[in-house]
Parts: sequence; C-alpha cells; structure tokens
Amino acid sequence: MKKNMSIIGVPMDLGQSRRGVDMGPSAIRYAGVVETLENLNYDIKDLGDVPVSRPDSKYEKQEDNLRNLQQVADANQKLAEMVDKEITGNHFPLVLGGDHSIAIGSLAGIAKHYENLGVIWYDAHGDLNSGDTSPSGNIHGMPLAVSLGIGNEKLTNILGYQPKIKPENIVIIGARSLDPGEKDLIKESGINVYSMHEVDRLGMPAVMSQAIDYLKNRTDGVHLSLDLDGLDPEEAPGVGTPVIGGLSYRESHLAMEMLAESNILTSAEFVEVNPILDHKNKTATVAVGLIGSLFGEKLK
Ligand code: B3U
Ligand code: MN
Ligand code: MN
Repeated sequence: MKKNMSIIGVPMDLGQSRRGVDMGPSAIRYAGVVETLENLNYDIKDLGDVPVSRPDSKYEKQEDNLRNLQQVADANQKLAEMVDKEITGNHFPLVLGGDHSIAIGSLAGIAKHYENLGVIWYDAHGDLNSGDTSPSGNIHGMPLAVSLGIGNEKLTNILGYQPKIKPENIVIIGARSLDPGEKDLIKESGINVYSMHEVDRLGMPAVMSQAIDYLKNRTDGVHLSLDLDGLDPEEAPGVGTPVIGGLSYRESHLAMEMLAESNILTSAEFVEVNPILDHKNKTATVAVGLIGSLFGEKLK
C-alpha cells in the first residue's frame, strides 16, 4: 500500500432526505482518523472538505426524478478533479462522506487511471437505481448504476467519459435490501453479489478470499466503497437507512484485515455516517477502527 495518503472530506447530504450525514467527515476526523493512520506510518495530507452547496428549496426533485441533481453533480465534479489530482501525484485517496452519492465523483476521478478498475461495494443496498427505478429519487441509491453509465448525463459523464467501471468487476458484499429494478440489473449485467445469504452460508473468510482472488486476477486496481449501513445497525446505528440483519463488527474487521493482507486496494471511501442519528459518535469510531484494520493495524 502507498504510504502517501490524501484525505478528502465531502460534507454531502443532498443525495438523500435525512439531515446530518453532511457532518460525517467531521465526526470521522473527531474519532481520530488522521492519528490512527499516522500511527501506522502513513504520511497524511488532509485536504479538508469539498465545497457542497445548499439545496434551492427543500430537497427538491429536478429532472428525471432526481433530488438535488445539479448540486450533487457540481460537488461530484469537484471531488472527481481532486481525486484525479491526488492519484496523479501518487497519493492514495481516502474519501470521507457524506452520503453515498459521492462515490460518483470518487469513481470518476479514480477510474481514469485504470483499464480495469475493480470495486468492492460493502453495503446493505445495491445503489443500482436510476431515476426510472428509484423509489425515492435519492441519488445515494444510484452511484453504482451511474458509474456503469446508467442515468442522467450530468452524473454519468463527469470528467467527460463513461462508463467508469464494468459490471463484472464489481463485487457487492452485505446486500439485504434491493429494489426490483436493481435485482433485474444484477441479473442481466453479471455484477457479483454476496448478499447476507451468501455471507451466512459461506462465512466472511470464504467470501473475502473469493472476492479478493477474483478481483486480483482480472483488475489493475481496486476501490473499496464502504457504506456504514452494510454493518448491522446495532453496531453502526448512525446511518440514515438502517437495515436489520447486517454484517457484524467482527466480520467487518476481518474483511478489512484480509484486504490489508491482499495488498490489492488502490483507493477507499467510507460513507453514510450520520452523527445526528448516532450514539456518542459510535459509528464514526467504528469507521475509524475499520480504517485502522484496512491499513494494517493487525499486521504491525
Ligand atoms: N434502495 C433505496 C434505499 C437506499 C439506497 N441506498 C440507501 N438507501 N442508503 C433507494 O432509495 O434507492
Ligand atoms: Mn450505499
Ligand atoms: Mn446503504
């Protein structure tokens, strides 16, 4: 893993309808992310936060059933440019959200640098909706579809190219709440999914070693997009759309440790921490613990 790392915060809450997730980057910093990584001998440059505008009116739907489309597109454009620049400068980008719509900008900035980017999507949800299939109009339920080139051009065409990723290079882990349109897309596109059913059946060690072997053989870089609602809400209560029956704290640490050992990761983001819904910053603290495992805490 690269020892030079850049942290970018995205105080975004416009991709969904509950206030508070914009404070996620502050909560994760407050829980000690920089200190944790410095103790693991990373050279950290904290670039601060990407500017995010306020909505015009109350979280309005704009064209194509998309809430706050223009504001979400603008912030993701800036994020994409920053991520692109950090990778060009040989820094590992670690992006802190914010709601999951920020993966649109992260992936736009990252995927330019790889022929065959792999993505691990650790999440209760598939985030594979478009304006046509979304039950909510919330863009945080759409970033994977957008990165496949599905959806409004203002989102799919950030940095002027699309698609960003290929369906067969995606591995979703922890899914337990998929909308009908998302299930159809998974079936027809060849996206790999380890839902909670597979995690229960195979166990996390087998799931992670299969996912790692698969991606190692076919990709030239791997991005981890970790939505804290992938974990069980008992352990990560500070999220906007909790779904019971999730991945445990221990399973999640093991997953991060196996990723650390594999050395395949080239970028990462941690999203959906909502301090207003949290208990004593527990979810941000869990996020920082997972970041520690992901960057080699156990290996030292
Ligand atoms: N699939 C639903 C709910 C949802 C997606 N992502 C989150 N929630 N966090 C939707 O609105 O697209
Ligand atoms: Mn998500
Ligand atoms: Mn989710």
